[in-house]
Amino acid sequence: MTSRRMRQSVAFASLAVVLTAAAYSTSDRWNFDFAQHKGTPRPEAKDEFRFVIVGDRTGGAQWGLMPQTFREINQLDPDFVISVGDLIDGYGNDDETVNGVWDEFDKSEMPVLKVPFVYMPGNHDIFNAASKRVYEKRYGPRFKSFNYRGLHFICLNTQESAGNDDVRFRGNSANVLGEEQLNWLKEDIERNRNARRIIIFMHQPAWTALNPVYPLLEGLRVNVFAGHYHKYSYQEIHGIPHIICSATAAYVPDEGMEGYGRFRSYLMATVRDDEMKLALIRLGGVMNPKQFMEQDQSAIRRLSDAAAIRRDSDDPAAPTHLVVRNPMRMPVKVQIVKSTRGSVKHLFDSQEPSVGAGQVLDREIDWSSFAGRSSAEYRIVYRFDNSAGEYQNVDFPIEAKVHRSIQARAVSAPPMIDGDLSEWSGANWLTIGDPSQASMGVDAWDGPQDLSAQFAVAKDDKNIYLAVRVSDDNVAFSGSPFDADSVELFLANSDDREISFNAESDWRGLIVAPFSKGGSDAGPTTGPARLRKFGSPSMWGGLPRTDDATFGQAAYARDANSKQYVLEIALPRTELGWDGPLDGAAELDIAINDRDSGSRRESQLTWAGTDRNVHSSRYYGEVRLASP
Ligand SMILES: [Ca+2]
Ligand SMILES: [Ca+2]
Ligand SMILES: [Ca+2]
Repeated sequence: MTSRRMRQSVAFASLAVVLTAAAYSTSDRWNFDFAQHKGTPRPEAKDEFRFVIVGDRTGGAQWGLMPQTFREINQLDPDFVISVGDLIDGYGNDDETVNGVWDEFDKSEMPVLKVPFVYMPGNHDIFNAASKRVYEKRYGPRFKSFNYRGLHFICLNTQESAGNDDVRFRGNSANVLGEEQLNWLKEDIERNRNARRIIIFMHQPAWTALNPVYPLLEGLRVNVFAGHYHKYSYQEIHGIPHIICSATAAYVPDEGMEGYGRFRSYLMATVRDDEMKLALIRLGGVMNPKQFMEQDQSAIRRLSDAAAIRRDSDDPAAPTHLVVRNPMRMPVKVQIVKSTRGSVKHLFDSQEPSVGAGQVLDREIDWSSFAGRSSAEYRIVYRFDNSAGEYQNVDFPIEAKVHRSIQARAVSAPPMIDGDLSEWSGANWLTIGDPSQASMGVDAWDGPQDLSAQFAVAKDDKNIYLAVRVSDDNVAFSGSPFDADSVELFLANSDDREISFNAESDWRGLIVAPFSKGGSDAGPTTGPARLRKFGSPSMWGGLPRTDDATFGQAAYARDANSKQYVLEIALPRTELGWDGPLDGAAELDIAINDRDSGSRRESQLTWAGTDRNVHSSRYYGEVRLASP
């Protein structure tokens, strides 16, 4: 080297040092003087990166789970992702069909992933000659290896027998790789003995097929990963860690048997020089910090009571509607998920209905064939891009209920609000007393003699009138109206399905008790009834607050044996927020509360709705105000 060139080198070296110091010095990087607890000292690393290993997507693909996995992986931001196979469910004997199945995955789910992804075949990906042809054409060799940052990655094909007359897999995992692949594998390992680590991926955990290569791996840093069983496990063979990945996005049998490895997960490997650390990550455990935006949350809370499945009559095969009122400031997609032990079904295919911001969806659905006869749990799933543009899905329980209705009788002479129901003799009475109407304390309710009611509705130009006859084996007073024997009324204008008493949107209902204000069990048996408005429960879910109503009129009459009571109620339309005449229809529900002994409400029956009537009118019945 001439002296001139040497001077140049020195100058460049000095420059490099100066630049590095300006960014950060490497000694700073491993200096933890700032931390009170130092942890276990780690050697300074020259290289560090992460990659993710995902398990089966299919063998029972589960709606939405692979995109969820990809969103979680985006958040972890590894260098790349590698699959252990079974990405498609796999069917079809011709190239076009198989291509169609791959397209479905590649076009609808894969675009969610923002980092490189390595395909590898499983038994659902290569299962006959056509699928083998299609796989090779789309994704290249059936088995292959590659290097990344000094590590050697080997992807094997445990499906050599599929559509191949030369290699038959007869349940003996020793020959699962075939001669050509095995010879290639031995040579590949020999060529890459100097790699920092050799990592072998194979779909079926056919460990015995590796018997011929274990001797070649002696003394090397090696890991082996497989999938296929939808069950996680770790074992060491010849000192080499062998991991069977659980399904990441596929069906998992043995519900709840997590100790047996039955849970959905993926693995993240952190490679630091010669070391590799694995983290087993349960699906659902990694989230985007912007997934839960403060500005969206009050609407999301309202979303919890924004949908109903309404059947037209008690006949299980009656026409049924899904009604969704979207309180969000963005469109939401809707899906209904049915869970029975061991299976999950979806009401809609990939064409999920979308509901615009503030819009109402009312769609007839084929509920009787979807629900079937077996008991199941149903949830409604809402999917949307939140106000930060991040995908979010939320789900809530939902049930199918009969959408009940009652005709209000138009009266020319208003009833006297006195607890004497003689004016109501020609009314159309409906009954509350069926087990399906038990909305609270189902086990405590002993039948109609314990608690049941009949009610009727009338109207004139100025008021809605209600008469309620309650049968209760022990009519009892309490200072807290919800813990007393009482009747709750819920009314909403059907146009906006929001409850608005006197334009106070936080008022949710009225509660009427068969006692005068400040009454007692021993008080008068007739008189003006306590009529109180109540609002939404507190954010912690406590009882609604109540206040004496400033409108309306109510009267009660109890029988002397305290086994029955009646309420007669007048509600002025102006106070209910009706500007125009009492015409068309309104949303109505009536709940009856029972306390017989003890200090708390024991049970509640509800004509049409649920114990969440206070949150939403979605399951209210309908009161028809126009004359038939
Ligand atoms: Ca009367
Ligand atoms: Ca009772
Ligand atoms: Ca009672």
